[in-house]
This record gives sequence, C-alpha cells and structure tokens, in this order.
Amino acid sequence: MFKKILVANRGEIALRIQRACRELGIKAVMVYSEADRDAKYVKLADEAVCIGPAASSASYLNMPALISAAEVTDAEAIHPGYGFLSENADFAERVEQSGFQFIGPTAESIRMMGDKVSAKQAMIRAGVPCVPGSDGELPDDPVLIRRIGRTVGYPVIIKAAGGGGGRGMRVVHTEAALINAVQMTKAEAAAAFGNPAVYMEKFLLNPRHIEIQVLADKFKNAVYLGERDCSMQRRHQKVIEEAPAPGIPRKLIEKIGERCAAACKKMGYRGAGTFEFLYENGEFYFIEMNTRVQVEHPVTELVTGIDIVKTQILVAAGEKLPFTQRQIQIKGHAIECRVNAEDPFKFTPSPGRITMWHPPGGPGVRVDSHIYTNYFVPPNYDSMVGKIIAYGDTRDQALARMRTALLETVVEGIQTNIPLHRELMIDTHFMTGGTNIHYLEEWLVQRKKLSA
Ligand code: MV4
Repeated sequence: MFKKILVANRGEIALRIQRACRELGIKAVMVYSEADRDAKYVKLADEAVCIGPAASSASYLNMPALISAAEVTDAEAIHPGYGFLSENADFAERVEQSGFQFIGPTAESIRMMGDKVSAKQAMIRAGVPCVPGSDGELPDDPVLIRRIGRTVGYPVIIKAAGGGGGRGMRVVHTEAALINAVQMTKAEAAAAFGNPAVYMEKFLLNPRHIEIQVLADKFKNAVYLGERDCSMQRRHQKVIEEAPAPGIPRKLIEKIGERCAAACKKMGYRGAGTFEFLYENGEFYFIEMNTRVQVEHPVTELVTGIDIVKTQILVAAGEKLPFTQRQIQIKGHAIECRVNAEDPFKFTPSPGRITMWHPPGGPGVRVDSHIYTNYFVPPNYDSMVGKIIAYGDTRDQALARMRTALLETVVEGIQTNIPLHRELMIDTHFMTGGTNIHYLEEWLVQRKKLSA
C-alpha cells in the first residue's frame, strides 16, 4: 500500500480524499492555491504545499507545479479528484512518466472516453446500448450527412467528439437546417476543443439521466454499484442526485449494469468510472463515460456500504477488488443536495465570508463539506461548497430526513441554494419520483411566474 498520496484538488473532495487516506493509514499531501491557504484540509494536513496563485490555470491546472509538489514531498501516487486535471489524459501520462501512480484509469482509457466518438464505438463493440445515430464521425459530404439524418430520423442532435457534459451540441429539427448546423458545430468544436469531429444521434425528447457506477481493478475484475438518477439539473449542472432511480425495474438495472462491468473487463478499464445513460420509455441509451470519481458518489456509497474513494486507492495500489458482484446489495435510498454559494433565485455566485455554519446531523444524515464558521469562499472556483446527503430505508424516509437536515442547516454571510432545496423537497412531482431532465428548469420558470 502507498505510504503517501498527493491530493491534486481542493474543496470538499480534497477533504473527502484526505479522510479516505487517514482511514487507510496513508499520509495525504494537500496542495493549495494562494486563495485556499485557510482551507480546513490544509489546516488538518500532515503536509501541505502551495502550488501557485488563485487562478486555477496557475495552480490546480498547473501540471509541473503538481508533479514538483509530489517530488519534494516523496508522494507515491496522485489523486486528481473531480474537475481540474481529473480527466486529462496528458496529465495521467505525465504523472506516470514521473514515476507516480495516477489514481484513476490509464491515460489510454481516459483518452478513449474523452473522445466521445471513440467512447461510443467502444461501447457498441462491448454490447452497451447506445442512442441510434451515426455510430462514428460524420463524413464531410452533405449527401452522406443527409442520408444519415434520414435514417436516424428527426429531431437529431449534432455533438462534438471533443465535447461532453453539454458542451458543443446542437439540436436539428429538419433536414433543411442540417448541413448548416453540422458546419456551425464543427467550427465551434474546432475552436473550443481543437477537434472538428462531430457525430449525430437521435434527439430524445424527455429522457431521464441515469448513470451506472463501476469499479475495476488491474486484474480485469469489474463490478457495478447500481445506478444514480441525476435528472434534476439546471444548465447541465446537477442539483439533486439519488440512488436507486425511482421506478426503474431492478432486473433492467442488473442487465445494463452487467453490460457496463463486462465493457470494463473488455477495455481493461481500472479504477472508478461512470457510464452515463439517457433513459426513455423503458430503454437505456449510453451517451458518455466519466473516468473520475463524481461529485454524487456518496449516494452510491450509502446504498451499497462501499467506500468508493478508498477502493480507488486500493485498486491503484494494485490490490484486487475486495468484493464480488454477488456481495454488492442495494439497500435503502439516498438523496444528495448540492449546496452552492449562489443566489437561490438568480443563481449568481455568492462568494465571501461565512459568518455562521451549523451543519445538520442525526440518523441517516451525511455532510461532505470543507466549510466552517469564518471560512472565506473564494470567488475563483466552482460555487459548490458542500453536499448534504440523506439516507433512509425508503425514499420517503430519505426525503423526510433531508427536509429536517435542510431545516437545521444554517449558513450565514453568503447566499446559498438551500432555500431552493427546501422548496424542491416538498414539490409533489419530485416527491413522486421519476422526473425527467427538463423538470427542474420548467419548475424554475413556473416559480418565477408565481413570484412575479
Ligand atoms: C442528449 C439529449 C437528448 N438526446 N442526447 C446533455 C449533456 C450531455 N451529457 C448529453 N446531453 C444530452 N444529450 C440525445 N441523443 C439530451 C441531453 C441533455 C441532457 C442530458 C442529461 C442531463 C441533462 C440534459 C439537459 C439537456 C439536454
């Protein structure tokens, strides 16, 4: 096992990884920018290294600074967390070439999944169901593009191979608009991602976003840890996640989960990963794979009892997965509310000093956050300052515990979206479960009209 790991991230996930290291008896080296000097996990650290100024480009995205920090502290491995360099294949490669273990998949896997065209082709080969479409990069010839459009059927969506997470996409409703839309998306993709390749898919009108968590080791063992429903999102930012997904037959989840685990084995995938699907009319359609630990991993941890971050570290160190598929059982229900430092109506960021913080507690309540009373939320980074996760035997119990947790929570000095969460936890449609990817944005439109 590693003796020392460098945590190449900030905020709640840096604290989460530090906690996993402590549990494993591993020393964690924390890195911080000048804006994060006073971070809780820096104060708590055995060792901490300043890697540069506040701007992410100069600190958390600064590969030489991170690798130097690992060198001077004698760390053996680097955990990238999520965001920043977590899905950067060049970083994974440089980490390994410098003699450190990258806690994540191989650079080759990251590269393959980072290119959405090659990711989809790998899934088709592995028998994972995908959205019907061009099944590869679109050709240049307009005649061929129109032919694909007719086969797929309108509406279609044009997506950039280098995109993902909602970046570089365009919906097309008619053949008349197709060629122009393809050219526009290609030009934007070339500028944004340095790769003009685009592909086509049938545009699904009212899907849910369901994702499957996987874990794999270096010996081609792979398991799935059930699913998460991440349909409650605004502008491609998830707001609430839960596990299991309400109303989806267990048998169907098992079938798709087995396919995901089989795909991992076939690809030689290792570490934690997430297969993202759209779910509509009882069918799953793969869209993308994430090769990192995700923000919403706690809901899966609570319903499986498996520590995903700890397992990431174990498998990176060359240990076998400590459980088989048969040993993984989904028990109870978990819901996560992301707490953002933002205006709960306008969604403008609200950084600044937290003058008071009372976290919630009690049975089935977990808080993953690095904030504290007198902590200053820097304006330089993502506005998420933590997560409140509620667990219960049933979804109704998890919801009841979440309502109590949100009622108990006090954050003063900055604005947060906690009032929004309080409203959503008593919304009848959300309470029923199974709302689609458009629900939250439609709900926000109605709320705005009612308040006017
Ligand atoms: C789609 C889609 C409908 N049909 N693909 C947006 C984020 C990126 N991961 C993929 N996205 C979508 N792809 C097809 N063929 C609708 C979306 C989409 C979406 C997906 C998941 C969660 C929220 C979303 C919000 C708007 C659109």
